Amino acid sequence: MKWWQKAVVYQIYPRSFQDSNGDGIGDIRGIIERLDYLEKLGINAIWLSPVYQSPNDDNGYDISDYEAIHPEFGTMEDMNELIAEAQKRSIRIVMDLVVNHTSDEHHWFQEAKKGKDSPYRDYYIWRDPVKGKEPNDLKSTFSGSAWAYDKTSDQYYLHLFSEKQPDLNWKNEKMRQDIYNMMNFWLEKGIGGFRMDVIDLIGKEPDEKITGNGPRLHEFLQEMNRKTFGHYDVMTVGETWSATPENAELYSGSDRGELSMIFQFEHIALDQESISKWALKDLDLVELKQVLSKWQIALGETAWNSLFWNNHDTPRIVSRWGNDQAFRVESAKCFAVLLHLMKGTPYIYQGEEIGMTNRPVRNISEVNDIESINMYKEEMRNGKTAEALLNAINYKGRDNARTPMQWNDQENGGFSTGEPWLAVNPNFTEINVEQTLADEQSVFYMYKDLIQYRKENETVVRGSYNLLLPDHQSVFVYERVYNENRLLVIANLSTEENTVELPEISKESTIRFSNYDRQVVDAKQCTLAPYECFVVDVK
Ligand code: TEU
Ligand code: CA
Repeated sequence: MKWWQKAVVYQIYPRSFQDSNGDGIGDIRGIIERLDYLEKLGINAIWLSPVYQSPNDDNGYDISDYEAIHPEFGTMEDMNELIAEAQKRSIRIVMDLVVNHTSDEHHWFQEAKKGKDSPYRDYYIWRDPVKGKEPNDLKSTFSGSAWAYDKTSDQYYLHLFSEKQPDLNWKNEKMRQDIYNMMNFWLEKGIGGFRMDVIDLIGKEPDEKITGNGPRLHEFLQEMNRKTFGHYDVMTVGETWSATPENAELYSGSDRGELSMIFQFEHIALDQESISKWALKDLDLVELKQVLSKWQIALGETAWNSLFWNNHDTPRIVSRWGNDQAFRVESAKCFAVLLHLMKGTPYIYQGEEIGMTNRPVRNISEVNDIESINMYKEEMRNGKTAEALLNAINYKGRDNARTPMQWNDQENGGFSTGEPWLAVNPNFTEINVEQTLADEQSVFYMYKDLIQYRKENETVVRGSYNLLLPDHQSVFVYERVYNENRLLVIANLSTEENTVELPEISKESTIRFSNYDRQVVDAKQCTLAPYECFVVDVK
């Protein structure tokens, strides 16, 4: 087994984690100050969202220099210190690798823009106009056309995200080599690996309107592996919105020479009507169980799952599929237990471990995120009402997860002594790290306990997975089996009581995790309280 198969990863969105100098922006020194907290939680690696030089059109996912730290976040010395200080605590730093696109302020693009003869021209994707218009109707994820017009050359360049994020041309060998050199620069610093932003898009064929899963994708990943991280004991996780259980094996099969694992997003799309994330629909728990179980089983032996409920692009899980009011603590624990006892590498998004919630807004002026703002403008032009759009943004918008980390009940939740770049969720007075550490029954200690349990328990790491009661509308039950050992995981994801029949449980069995202090289980007729979860170590 590899180290990352037994690891738990914690995602830090640095802008919102901890500000150390009062400018309202989280920074690397702030992260260093909080490493003891993360060590206490017990995580093994940090996925660090981008800290590179960037004009911040998409909060750092638009990089203008891959080998420089944005001064807002600190210096390269701070970065080196973070890697070293984390290492002292057995925590590895996994860097965000954003190589589907750069910033338009990257010097490659600045050069490329100079004209058709620029040596960097072909580092990006340029096309002539078709009948005086965009080459085709490819759309940007951030609304509008994916093609931007460049007057100087009378050509369009491709940007699958914002106009300030031109797509790199992976067919250009020199460009690829430059990327590999940059990756080796980071690997030589002793980082723990890479999380690879929208990596499934690098094989695109824009003329055929193929974006995800292009024909040369796996060839590029194999080359990248050979020329960079394949020589290091690191983890790699690809962000792949187009992943299916079948192609997941291509990315992460142990004999493929590609990645350690990928993020699949099938479960993330279950509460939308259409391809648009903004077309809201209620979650059907039966579907959620089906999808997660399918992935558990498909990648059980030959490949590896990554497990997550939320990240910096998605809403907070307690607010999304749990209950962030009366049952906030109970439902946060249900999602923790369900995820952390599955097979794969679990990811915790900052604040999830204390049950942080979405932060609703009343007006578009309070929104910072480019995706939400562009969608709002476009849909207002299409005649939608501000009320409907804000409703969607409050449920799904990316700012929900990006509000500052809530450390204590002091000014700005202890995040900053200055004005935070994005307002702190007003519930910081009740929901914060200090409070959660002082309460033995808190969400934090459930996470800590689950992380510790994974370190000691072979069944959690290696056991097979089996879904029980697949058709139950509210209760999620599965078992993990390894040799003679069996764990039964039960969670009632509903505000109602529910009574279910469980498989027989011998008297010697013990209850391992419980969010209601449960002592006994009547398997024939087990009544679960609202958002009750527990785990039985079946003997
Ligand atoms: O996200 C990829 C992506 O497709 C997202 O834009 C996603 O569709 C959307 O946010 C769902 O709400 C990655 C990064 O995680 C994201 O933060 C970046 O904005 C994006 O790539 C561009 O780099
Ligand atoms: Ca700062």
